[in-house]
Amino acid sequence: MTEKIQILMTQPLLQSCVDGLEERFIIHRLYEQEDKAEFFKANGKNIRGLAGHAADAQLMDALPNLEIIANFGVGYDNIDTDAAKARNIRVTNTPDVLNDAMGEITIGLMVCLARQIPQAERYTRAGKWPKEGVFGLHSELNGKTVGIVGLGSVGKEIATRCQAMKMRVVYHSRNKQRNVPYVYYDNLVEMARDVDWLVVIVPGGAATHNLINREVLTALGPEGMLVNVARGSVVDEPVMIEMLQKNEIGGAALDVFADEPNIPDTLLGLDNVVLSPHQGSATHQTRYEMGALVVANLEAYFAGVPLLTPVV
Ligand code: 8YV
Repeated sequence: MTEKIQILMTQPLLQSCVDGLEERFIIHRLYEQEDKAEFFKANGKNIRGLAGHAADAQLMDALPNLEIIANFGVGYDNIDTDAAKARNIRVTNTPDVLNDAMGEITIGLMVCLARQIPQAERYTRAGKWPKEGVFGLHSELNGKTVGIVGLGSVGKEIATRCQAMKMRVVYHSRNKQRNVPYVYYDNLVEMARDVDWLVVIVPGGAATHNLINREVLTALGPEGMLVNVARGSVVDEPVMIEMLQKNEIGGAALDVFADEPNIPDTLLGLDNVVLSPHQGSATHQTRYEMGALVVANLEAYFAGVPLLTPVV
C-alpha cells in the first residue's frame, strides 16, 4: 500500500473540506502547533500540499518539498505567487462557485445602504418609533447608475442583478470587453463622476492597492455610494473614512476592510455605512463547493491529472 500524502492546513477550514482532505491525505494543522519551528523541523520535509488562505515565501521555504497550494478562496492575494512560481509550486483557487453568493450579498448591501435597513432596524429595536415618530425617507436603487469596477465573473453577476433592480450599468476594467452590453470607461475617475453607485470587485494585491483613492471618491461626490466586496486594500480606508465623516461621499457598504478583522472605531461609529464581516461567499452551499474544489484540486494534482482551477 502506498503511503498517504501529507498536507498542511494553515487555517481551520470548513468541516466538509477537512473531511474530504482527511479521507485522502494525512493532515497537519499548522494553527494548532505551539512550537512552529519544531513542527517544521519534524514535518516540513514530508509535506507536499497545502490547503488554506495564505502562504508567503517564508512558509514555502519551511516546506522544501511543497508541490501545490490549494487556496480556499477565489482571491489569492495572500499567496505569494511569484515565490510559488520560483519554487515550481502550483497554486489553485476557487473561482465561479461563489459568483452567485457574491452577487447576492452585493445587492443585499446596496439595498441595505440605500433603504437604511440596518439603521431602521436599530431605530425600531431601540423603541424610537413610538417615541420619536417615523424613521424618515431614503433613496432607492431604481433608476440609478452603477459603475462596476472590475467586470470579471463576479462583476458580471453583480451587473445582471443591478439590471434586475432597474439600474443602468456601466463598468471600468483594464480592458474593454466584447459582448458586454454595458458602457465601458477606461478612466475610473470619469466613471466615478458619472455614476450614483460605485461597486468595487477587482482582485486585491499590488496592482489595485488604493485604486479607490481621494480623486475617485471626490469624483463620486456627496451623493455617491461606495460598495466594496473585493478587498480592503483596494480602497484608501483612512481617506474613505475622512470623506464619510465630512459627508464628502454619501455612504459606503463594506464587506471587506484594510486590517480584518479589525475595523477602525471611527468607521464603526458612522451611521452612513453598512458593515459586514467579510461574508461575501459565506453561504452553506457556496462554501461547500469551495471546499470541494480545494480537495478536488489536490486530488487531481497527486493523481497526475490536470488541475481544475489553476492560477500558477
Ligand atoms: C472568503 C474570499 O472570505 O474567495 C475569496 O477571495 O475572500 C472569500 O470567499 C475566504 O477566501 C474564505 O474564507
